[in-house]
Amino acid sequence: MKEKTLCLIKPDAYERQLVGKIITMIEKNGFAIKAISFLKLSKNEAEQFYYIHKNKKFFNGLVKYMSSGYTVCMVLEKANAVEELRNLMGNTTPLKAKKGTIRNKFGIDIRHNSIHGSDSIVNAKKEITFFFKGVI
Ligand code: IDP
Ligand code: MG
Repeated sequence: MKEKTLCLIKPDAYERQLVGKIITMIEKNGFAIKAISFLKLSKNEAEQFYYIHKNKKFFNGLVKYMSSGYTVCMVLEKANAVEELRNLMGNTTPLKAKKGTIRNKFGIDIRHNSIHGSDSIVNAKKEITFFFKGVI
């Protein structure tokens, strides 16, 4: 059954002009782009989006980075989209990510890892609603 997930191309990838290459990989892997937008998150929006990590020691650095530049937000659709996108992204740490994954190819380090994908169907719904109205 088709499923939707939320994907962000993060500021480190935007900055290095990797948006086209990453979207090409996403489309070649069979995801359909159902919605897309381009924005610069405010500090407040980045804090809300990553609220689950508010007690982690990397939280402040993460918020600063995510609000430092442009982000491309997409709703992607495919069978088993949540898990499939996580597989295509690879491990949070680019050096640990499997060869051929987006983070392995383009990620710089554990923070600047180029892409976000929802980690569950429940969170995908919440995250899609955070960025887009009327898509689900
Ligand atoms: P995920 O993006 O693979 O789901 P999470 O653990 O949910 O990873 O962390 C969210 C984001 O926070 C990561 O993608 C990365 O940008 C950043 N992050 C995670 N762990 C660290 C860390 O130890 N240091 C700095 N940034 C981190
Ligand atoms: Mg996560």
